[in-house]
Amino acid sequence: MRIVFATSNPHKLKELKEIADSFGAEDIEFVLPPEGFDPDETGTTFEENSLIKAKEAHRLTGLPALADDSGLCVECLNGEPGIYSARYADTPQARIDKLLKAVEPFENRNAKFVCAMTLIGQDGDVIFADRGECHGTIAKTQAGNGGFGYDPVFLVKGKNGLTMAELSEEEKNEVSHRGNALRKVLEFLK
Ligand code: ITT
Repeated sequence: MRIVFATSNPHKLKELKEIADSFGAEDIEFVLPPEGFDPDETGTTFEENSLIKAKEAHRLTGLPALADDSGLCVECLNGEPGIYSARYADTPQARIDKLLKAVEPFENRNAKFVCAMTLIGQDGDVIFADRGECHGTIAKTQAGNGGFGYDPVFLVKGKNGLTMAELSEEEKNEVSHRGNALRKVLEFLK
């Protein structure tokens, strides 16, 4: 079965393939939308933006489409950067710096990663949608080189003070919002 994965983020694709492989979903081939794929994310929720991306990838390819809209929600920032995580500042490092500064005055550093996935079938209808979450706190300083995005400042609950970027790929995929969301999609497809 071929499914177009509605993203232009290579990190997401890499993780998606690793998670699908470890689930044993070898019969699914994930392909990318045409180059330049960049629909306007005009939704106000992860779910809405995920649907926008899946619909556009299906429109362009005619294939079943899966989209991932994700981000980091920080309690003391009223859920920000949230759906604006990719647009919070210009570069990955600037986004981390801005986040650490914003959280600095607060004692409560609780946060969660969220991933909303939407699967659209061959005929263009939504056939499955769900979300995965991963809970933790924002670190005082960044650590680790794995993963991407905000991983170096996200201390994963239950992982002894390690950031997401200090976990192995397998460990991240086991606990991550993306892993939790994708395994629900793959269970549905099974
Ligand atoms: P596409 O829309 O093309 O899929 P994107 O990166 O713009 O790519 P999103 O709009 O869903 O995707 O924004 C997700 C952002 O949230 C991402 O760029 C990171 O800043 C952050 N993020 C999501 N998942 C993450 C993860 O596993 N680790 C660290 N940061 C993550």
